[in-house]
Amino acid sequence: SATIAPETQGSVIVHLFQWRWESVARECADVLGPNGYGAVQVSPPQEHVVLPSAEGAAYPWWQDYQAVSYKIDNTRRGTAADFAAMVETCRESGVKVYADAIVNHTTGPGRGTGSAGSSWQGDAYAYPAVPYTSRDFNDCRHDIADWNDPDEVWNCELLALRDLKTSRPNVRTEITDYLNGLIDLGVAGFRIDAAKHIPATDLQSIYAGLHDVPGYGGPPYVYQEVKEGGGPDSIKPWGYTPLGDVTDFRFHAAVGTAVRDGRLNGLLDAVDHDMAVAADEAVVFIDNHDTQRDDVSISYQGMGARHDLAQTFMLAQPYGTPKVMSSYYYTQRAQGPPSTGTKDGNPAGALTATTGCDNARWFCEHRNLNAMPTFPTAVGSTPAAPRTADGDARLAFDRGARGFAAFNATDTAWRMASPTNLPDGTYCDVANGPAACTSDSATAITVDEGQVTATLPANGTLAIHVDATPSAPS
Ligand code: LAG
Ligand code: CA
Repeated sequence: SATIAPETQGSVIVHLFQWRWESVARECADVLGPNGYGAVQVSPPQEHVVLPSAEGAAYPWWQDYQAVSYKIDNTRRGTAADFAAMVETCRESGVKVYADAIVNHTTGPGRGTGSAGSSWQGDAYAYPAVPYTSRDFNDCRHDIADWNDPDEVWNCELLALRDLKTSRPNVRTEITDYLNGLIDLGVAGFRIDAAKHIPATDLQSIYAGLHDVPGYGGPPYVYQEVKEGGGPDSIKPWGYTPLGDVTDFRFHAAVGTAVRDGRLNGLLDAVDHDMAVAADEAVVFIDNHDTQRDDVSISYQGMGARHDLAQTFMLAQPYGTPKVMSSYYYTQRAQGPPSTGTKDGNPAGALTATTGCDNARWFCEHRNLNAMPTFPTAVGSTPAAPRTADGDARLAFDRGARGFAAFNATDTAWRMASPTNLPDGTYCDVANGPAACTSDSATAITVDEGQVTATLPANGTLAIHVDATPSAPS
C-alpha cells in the first residue's frame, strides 16, 4: 500500500460533509491533491442507526452520529471496500483521511437495525454487535442538566444519546480497537466527536493504545470537539490540549461574523489575542455542519461569494489549522444529503467532477477556493502584517516576505495598490486559480518596486506566495 510522508502536503483540512467514499476518492485525486489540501475529514464511518422518518426528514444526516457498532461496511456512504479504496486513493494523492469518530455515545432511545444489519436497543442499553451491555453505560441516565459540573458533562447524556462508561477498560478497548482498525487501513487522523463529554484521562488511555499510521512513522493526528462553556478548566478546550488539538469555536464566532458584516480590520489582532488556545493547538473553521444549522453566522447557503471570502481569509491568516467546510443545500435542519429519500442518501454517481456541484445540490465550496490551500504551507508560521486598508471592509496583509493576501468584503470593485514585502517578480494568484500559471495567465500578478496593483471585484480576494510563480509562457 502507498506510503507518503505526513507533511507531503500542508495541514489544511476540508470537511466533505456526507460525501460518499467513492466521491471523496475522486475528489482527492482530481481536486484536493492538486490544490494543496493536506487532509479530508470524512463523515463517521461506523455503523449507524437507520431512520426512515425523523424530525421531518427521511434518513436525516445525523443518523451518522448514533453508533450501533464499529463495523464500517454498508454505511450510507458505501461499503468497507469502498472506504479502504478511498483511503488508498487519497493517500496516493497526498491527502490524508481523517475520520469523525463517535466514541462518547451510541444511540438515543428506541430500538432497530443498524446500517450493517446489527440489532440495537437504546431502551435497554444493549448493542450486541460490539458487544455493549447496560453495565457499559454511565449510571446517569438523563440529559446533562448542569453544564458547569464536569461529572454531569462527562457522565450524563448528551441529547439522550446513551453515554459510554469510558472508565471501564473493556469500553476503552472497544474504542481503541475501532480506531486501530481504521488506522491500519491508512486513516491518519480523527475528529473526536463530543470529546468534551469524555474525561481527558479516559481519552488519554484510549489514545495510548493507538497504532502508528502505516508509512507515517507516528500516531494519528487527533483534534477534539470541545465547545467552550462554563465550569472549571477540566471541561475547557485547554483541558484537552495536553492530549491533542481542539476545535476553537472562538474563531468561527469572531471571524465568521466580522466577515459577514464587512469588518475586516480588527481581525488580525483578534486572531492574535482573543482565541482560546495556542495557534498550533487549534483547528479553526468559518462554519461547520452544526453551526450551519444551529449557530449561523455565515455559511455558503445565502452568503455565496462572501462565504468564499471568509474561508479564503481563514487560509491566509496565521491562527490554527484551517478546516474548510464543503456542504450541501437544504431547506430543513434534519434533511440528508442531495438525492436523499433513500437509505443510501446520495446514490452512486450522484456527485462527480462534472455533475452535482451547483447551488441546488452540493455546494462544493472548496472548489471555489482554487489553490488557496497552498498558501498556509508556503508561508508557515510567519506572522501577518497589515499593509493596506480602505475603510473597514478592505484589507491587504503580508505574511513576512513569503505571502501577500487582499480582501474586498464590499459589493463594489476595489482598485488596490498596496506595498508588500514579497520580492519583486511575478506570482500566480492562488485564490483565483491553480498554483501553476504562466506569466500571461489571467491570474499572473506582478510585484513591481515593492508594490502590488490589482482590481478585486465585489467580494473578491487575491493571494500570492513565493511557492507559486509562473513557468515561462508557452
Ligand atoms: C456533535 N459534536 O460534539 C456533532 O457535531 C453533532 O452534529 C451531534 O448532533 C452531536 N455532537 C452528537 O454526536 C447531531 C444532531 C442532533 C442529533 C444527534 C444524534 O445535531 O440533532 O440528535 O446528532 O443523531 C437527534 C435528535 C435529538 C435526539 C437524538 C437521540 O435531534 O432530539 O435526542 O437524536 O435520539
Ligand atoms: Ca460521556
